[in-house]
Amino acid sequence: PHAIHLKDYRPPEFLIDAVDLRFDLDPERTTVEAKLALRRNPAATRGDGDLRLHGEQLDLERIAVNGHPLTPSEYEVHQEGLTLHRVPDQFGLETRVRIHPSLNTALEGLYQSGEMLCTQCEAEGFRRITYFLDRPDVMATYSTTLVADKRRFPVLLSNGNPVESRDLDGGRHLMRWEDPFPKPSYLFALIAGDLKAVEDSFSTASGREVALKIYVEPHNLDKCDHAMRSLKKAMRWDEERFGREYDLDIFMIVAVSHFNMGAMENKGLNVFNDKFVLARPDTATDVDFDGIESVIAHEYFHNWTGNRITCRDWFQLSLKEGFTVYRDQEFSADVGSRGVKRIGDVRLLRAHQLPEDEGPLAHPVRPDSYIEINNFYTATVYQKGAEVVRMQANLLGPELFRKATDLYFERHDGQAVTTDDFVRCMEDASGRDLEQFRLWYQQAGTPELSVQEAFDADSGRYSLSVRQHTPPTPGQPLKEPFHIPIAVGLLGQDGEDLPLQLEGDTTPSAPGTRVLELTNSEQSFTFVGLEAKPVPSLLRGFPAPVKLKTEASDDDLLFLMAHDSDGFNRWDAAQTLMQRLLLALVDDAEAELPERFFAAFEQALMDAQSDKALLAEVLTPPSEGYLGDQMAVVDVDGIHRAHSVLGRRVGERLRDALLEVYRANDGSEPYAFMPDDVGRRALKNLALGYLAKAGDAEALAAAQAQFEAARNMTDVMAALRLLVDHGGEAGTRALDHFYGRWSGEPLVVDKWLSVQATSPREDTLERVIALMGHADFSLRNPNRVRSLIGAFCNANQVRFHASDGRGYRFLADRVLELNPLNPQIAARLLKAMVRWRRFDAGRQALMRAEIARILDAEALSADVYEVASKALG
Ligand code: B3K
Ligand code: ZN
Repeated sequence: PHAIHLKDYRPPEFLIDAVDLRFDLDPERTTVEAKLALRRNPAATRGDGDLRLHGEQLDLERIAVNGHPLTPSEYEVHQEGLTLHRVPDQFGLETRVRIHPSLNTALEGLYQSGEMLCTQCEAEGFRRITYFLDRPDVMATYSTTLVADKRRFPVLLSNGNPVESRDLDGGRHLMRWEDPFPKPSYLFALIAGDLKAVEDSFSTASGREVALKIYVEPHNLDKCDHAMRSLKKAMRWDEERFGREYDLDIFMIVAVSHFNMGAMENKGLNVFNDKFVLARPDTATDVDFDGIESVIAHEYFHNWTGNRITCRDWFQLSLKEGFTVYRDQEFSADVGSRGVKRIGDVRLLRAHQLPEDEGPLAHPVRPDSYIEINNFYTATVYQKGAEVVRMQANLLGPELFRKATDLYFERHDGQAVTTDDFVRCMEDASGRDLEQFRLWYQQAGTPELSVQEAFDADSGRYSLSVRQHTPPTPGQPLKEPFHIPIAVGLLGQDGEDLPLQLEGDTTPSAPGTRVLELTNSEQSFTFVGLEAKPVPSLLRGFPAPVKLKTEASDDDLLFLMAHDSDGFNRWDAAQTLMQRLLLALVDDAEAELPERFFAAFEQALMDAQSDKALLAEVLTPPSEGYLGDQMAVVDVDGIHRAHSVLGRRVGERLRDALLEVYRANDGSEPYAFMPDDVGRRALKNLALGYLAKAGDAEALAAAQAQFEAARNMTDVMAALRLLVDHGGEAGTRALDHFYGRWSGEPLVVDKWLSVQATSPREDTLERVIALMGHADFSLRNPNRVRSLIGAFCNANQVRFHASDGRGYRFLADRVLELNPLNPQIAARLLKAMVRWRRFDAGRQALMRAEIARILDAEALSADVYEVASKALG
């Protein structure tokens, strides 16, 4: 496998204006006829005159140019595609190929999922369907004819609007679809199956009616309400917030049970992992409802950010993904609770992106090279990419940012562009120079900030000296300073925000938050007019994806936790404080916890005024994985012990308060997915969790009662987890009962698998191995793999990283099994081991040996090869 470099980008030598496809569908043997209208690209430098089309695993049956079949000397078929020698400047190409959906276990291209046929083309799956210029800067209009057996496949869908439907001989039928908007091949989709639709409609701002359809297998029709509601909310929001209207007459979503990722934004025909469509209160948790709302919105938003305007090449992936994640984050913040949303997003960034930035797979938001592009759908491209858009939105302010996005949509509609084009729109609309800011796209690594404060009582001057340092990442030993917005507030002794007057300002600005712009490696900001030394509240709302080395005292953190006007920083202060306590417990499990910590915890708990969802976030300790990231060498067992000790001591010390909170918030029936209800459930289940950690008999009885009585999956799962982790008969009975009730619902069975795979109990790996033999488990279904194997390797630090190395061997065996079946899933799983250098020598050696064993294996996919070789590199 070889690397592809951004610096080698060349415009395509040929363009394709129009595509006419005809599929004769059959799971064993599908025929694809393609007619392409090709012409030389006037903007490209002339090459050798040959046309090179991508194509993989295609059996070519016919090929003709302008209607004349080619002789074998006029073309060449090879591993990566097809080369045509000396073609005209403009011509029609016809091909007919045969493909085999039922054998396609990689789930890329056309494949079979249960009884249906479906496609996944991003990033480079279209070349497994027909010979094509399978690159995003080749945009064409598509007309697609689907022919199939009518009884087996009554529903035949593709992109655009339906234009023809008729019956054919032999029980077959035909549907034709036309998509008038030029699109790259990665946005092509088709679906064939025995599906039923939930239907609705939407009137756009300009008064057009759009038909909305969500297609599912018939028994899932009762699980689509939330998805449909979410879609309509997203459509309205995009009109109001970004002025973006939907453009076709019909918008379709299809739920598929075999899917490599969350969902796919194919033009007019979004294909979804069923996990992000199907929900009923008794089958899905609050987290699931939330995920559905945001993924439906995300894919819908791609219609403008991704589809109408797409990426020039795959190095620009964050152009569509970073921006679209930013858009879905803002949507969720507007329809839910903004503060809680921000905390969740930062938790996610800290859990996944920061570690990625510090590991062997670190790459810039706009990578310079890749071996397999599917490995680059990462937290850096998505989540950090969204933070980079967010910083620009904040630097410009709402009005100018809207002006800039309007300009972007107008200037680039119908084009395939770069992240640089995006930034230029920000500059042109605002008049700001973002040259240095562009480094956020080019340099990998997370800047570390350190801040030193100085107060001079005589002059009333208070200064913050800020330094930034970005550690080296693979291929980038030295970094230039970033342009970093730093939002700060200063709190007076009463906890109120002080007016902020920077040296040189003529008047003080109102009390609140100010954004300082750090552009040098070291810079000082001086505030004047202060009567006493304030308590600084730094990085309010997390204004940039950086790490702060804080020197705040525990007292200052408690003060911020109690008083900061910024909810995010109240949460962050609590996190830092808990992190300190936990790390102290790692050193010494008997260490005393300060009395004022319990007092603050109790006070927060008993504050009747507070937002419950926010409170639940404040009182949730940092995860074991995150604590490991804060240590020079991850102490797997010490961290797990510290976590248990902290939970137990809180549960014991604050028993009465926790029980009171639990009781006061219990009973959220009937279920509603409303912020208040979600917050209430989160808080009461958190309280129950602390009590259960203390082994409290009353709490365990309450968990048992909740497990039996609750009608919503959020409460059922919370109780089940406590019972399973506590162990014994009650846990086993609950698991059996749960499976008996839900064995017919694969997405609920996934929860049953995960709750066992993430249990800290000592026999968890044995259980996971046993569950792989369960009738409901299959390596061919990514949701099952993620729920059992993925959950064990990524969300059970103490058991996966057991010092005997059995977890590592287990993972490597699974990677090698999955490698030939589904390389994307195999490579993604392997990422659980790439940060092996963070552990002690014993574990390092064990992980390294397993990665080396993988690298030695034969017929390694490019996906797995890239991750394994970079991990050891
Ligand atoms: N664009 C798709 C992801 C495709 C992943 C290909 N390996 C979903 C999304 O980000 O919306
Ligand atoms: Zn996306």
